[in-house]
Amino acid sequence: MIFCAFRADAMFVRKDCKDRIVINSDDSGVLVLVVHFYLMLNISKLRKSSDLRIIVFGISGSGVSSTGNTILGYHTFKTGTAFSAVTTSCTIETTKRLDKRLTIVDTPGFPVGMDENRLDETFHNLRHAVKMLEPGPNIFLLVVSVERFTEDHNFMVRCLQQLQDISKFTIVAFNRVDCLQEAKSTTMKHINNSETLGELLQLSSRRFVLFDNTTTDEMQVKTLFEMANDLIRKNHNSILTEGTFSGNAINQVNAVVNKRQEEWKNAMNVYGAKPSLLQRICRMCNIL
Ligand SMILES: Nc1nc2c(ncn2[C@@H]2O[C@H](COP(=O)(O)OP(=O)(O)OP(=O)(O)O)[C@@H](O)[C@H]2O)c(=O)[nH]1
Ligand SMILES: [Mg+2]
Repeated sequence: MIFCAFRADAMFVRKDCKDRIVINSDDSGVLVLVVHFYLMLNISKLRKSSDLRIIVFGISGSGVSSTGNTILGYHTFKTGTAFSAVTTSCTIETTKRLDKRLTIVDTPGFPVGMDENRLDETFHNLRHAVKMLEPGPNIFLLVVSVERFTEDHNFMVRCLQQLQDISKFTIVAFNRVDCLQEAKSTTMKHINNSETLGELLQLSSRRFVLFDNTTTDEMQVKTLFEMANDLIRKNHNSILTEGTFSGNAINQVNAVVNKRQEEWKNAMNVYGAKPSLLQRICRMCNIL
């Protein structure tokens, strides 16, 4: 670029009446400035592309905010157990971590139970998270407890499968490994061989890490960063856009929601007439 600019016999970038760029030879100082700004812009672009910009997401209550805190190395996102979700809006935090400029957006999680009406809100939050992480997130970290994989998880995976490109950016963080008795290597083997986790792992192209949010051990964060670096390189620094969580994607997610409601309705038709075990116990005990 510098070579070309000097060869072009000059200096100042302006447009002539034919709208071509004309360079005059008498403003060498300005050219130096132009080249300088050009390089600065590109260095800053390069630096931004190697930054880690992560959306943390998962089933509400599964440890989304705690995982964000562990990655940051300090507690900033609100965590805890409550009857309702602790995180109710997106929160952003930036820091320098293990020689990386790291920015994380903590999100309200995927709604549990039959609360499909809240899905609109969930996708609104995800679009907001993308905007907050300007120029855009390069990692979508899906937090899943290693202890259990429920119908809610299945439903979440089915919804996320509808989002174009999401699997290009997804890494699964299995947390609560401290709650297991087995060694990490055994857990990894179980995960890799699990049929139940098949679709989830397909969503992340089998990329996953193990997390224990009760420890400050940096090794798990290093492992995640290495995986993230490889992924960012593989994706040629591309980013998730708001489009992933809007437009046609929403229609497809709604189709999944409708299908699920249909399945539940059918199940009710089959079993609804018969009293549930709980109803029978209540009747026997004269509670109702
Ligand atoms: N033992 C153990 N507990 C964890 C781990 N990760 C999270 N927790 C606990 O799980 C509970 C919920 O964690 P949060 O991080 O608040 O979960 P969340 O998904 O952000 O929840 P909401 O914001 O309410 O949707 C907290 O009490 C955490 O301390 C883990 O790896 N091990
Ligand atoms: Mg939270």
